[in-house]
Amino acid sequence: MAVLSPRARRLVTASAFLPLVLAGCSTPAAPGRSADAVTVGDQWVKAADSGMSAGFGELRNTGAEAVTVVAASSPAAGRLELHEVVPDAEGAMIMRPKDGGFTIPAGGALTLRPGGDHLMFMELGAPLRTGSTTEVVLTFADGSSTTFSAQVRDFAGAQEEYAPGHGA
Ligand SMILES: [Cu+2]
Repeated sequence: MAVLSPRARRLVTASAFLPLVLAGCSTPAAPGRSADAVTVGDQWVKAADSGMSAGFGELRNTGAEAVTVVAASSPAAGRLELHEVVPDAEGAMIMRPKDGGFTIPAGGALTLRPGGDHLMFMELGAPLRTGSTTEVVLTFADGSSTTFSAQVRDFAGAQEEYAPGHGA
């Protein structure tokens, strides 16, 4: 057959690209890829004596692909969770772990703020004193991570009730 139908030509083209796609999938992601694309600004943590607190800031994605924060940690807290704030069945605002983590669109930003998505500090090992700083590590879906330091500030809000167990 000298002339391929348009459909056959598309199939030939698709199979010609297939090996490249497979090679791309089997190559490990470059280390630090998501972490290199993300910048953190205006970061702060609410002062607290014990128990729980929350961290906020703006996560900006300078890359061409969406990135997702899947975990976080801090030496100040036994556990750090990625929380969202949503209305419960009665309309009261509650916070809970966010399914799938924090996704930051390509070229976009995600603002962590009181009453919205935030980093939940749990099991504080020591009081978070106003004016001090604490380190936070964000881990991305590709395994890369970024560390930033956040100032501790007085803040009276962010008192949403915690509804644990969501998404478990
Ligand atoms: Cu929370």
